[in-house]
Amino acid sequence: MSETALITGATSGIGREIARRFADEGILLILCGRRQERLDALEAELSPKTRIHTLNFDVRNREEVSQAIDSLPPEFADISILINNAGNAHGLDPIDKGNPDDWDAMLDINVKGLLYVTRAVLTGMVKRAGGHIINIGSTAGKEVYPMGNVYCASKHAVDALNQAMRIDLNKYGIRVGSVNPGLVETEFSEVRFKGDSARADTVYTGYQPLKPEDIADIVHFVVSCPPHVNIADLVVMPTAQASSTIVKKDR
Ligand code: NDP
Ligand code: 8X3
Repeated sequence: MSETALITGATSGIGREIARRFADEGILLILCGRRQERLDALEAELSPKTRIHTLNFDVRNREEVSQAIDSLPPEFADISILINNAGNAHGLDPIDKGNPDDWDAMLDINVKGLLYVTRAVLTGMVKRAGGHIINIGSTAGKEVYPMGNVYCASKHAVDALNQAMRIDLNKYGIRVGSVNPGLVETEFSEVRFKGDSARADTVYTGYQPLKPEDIADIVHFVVSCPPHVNIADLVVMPTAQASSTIVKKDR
């Protein structure tokens, strides 16, 4: 039987590349995001390779999340792989100057949104006593860096929830693990700096950052492991990066 994967944040960056990588394997895909035109474009691109269903919802809206997942047609209803990827940083400010709207966005999307989606998908996984959840955390969930405060807190929460899910879902045989990337060149910094692409570009210049395809290959490896193998917690950085604050740049 073919696998069915639900990927949040499939309209950009890491999530979109995971969708492309999974489509190459013929995995049925439920692609989620808020930008419908991007969902449509990805559906058109990947439909020759696999069956696609798109869901447009904001992970912050608990009602929207459960309605969207409840609305899945029977062919897509038995989700075997959940990729909790939707998320972003908003702002990079010291704690005394942070914008509380940015704080709300990061905690609502990266933490509560992940919880809402997981809760909705787990109903089926628990009933079927199986499934595989991959939480996209971050090196920001392993160490705190200057001005990363609330983003780092949100990703530390993902790290804690990854452990909590593994503990609570152990009795159902559901695999839970996280992939925690360092610097990956996506729209992440453009979102963080609110559309200032010149500033965003400086994050990825002077060295070779990870590409979203690198993360997609790793996530594909994680889901391809035999059923008795669970990659519980994986950290991946560009070779040029040693920690959140140490990056060897040649210019
Ligand atoms: P992108 O900005 O390229 O992609 C973010 C994705 O999240 C988009 O598809 C976006 O879709 C979705 N998203 C954001 N907010 C919401 C929302 N409220 N409801 C539903 N979907 C939402 O960034 P990345 O691909 O880099 O980020 C993906 C994940 O990887 C995030 O969790 C991020 O924290 C993590 N990460 C990124 C790293 C990096 O350096 N890039 C490193 C470590 C972790 P849409 O706007 O269409 O809703
Ligand atoms: C994204 C990596 O270092 O920009 O999670 O926080 S970092």
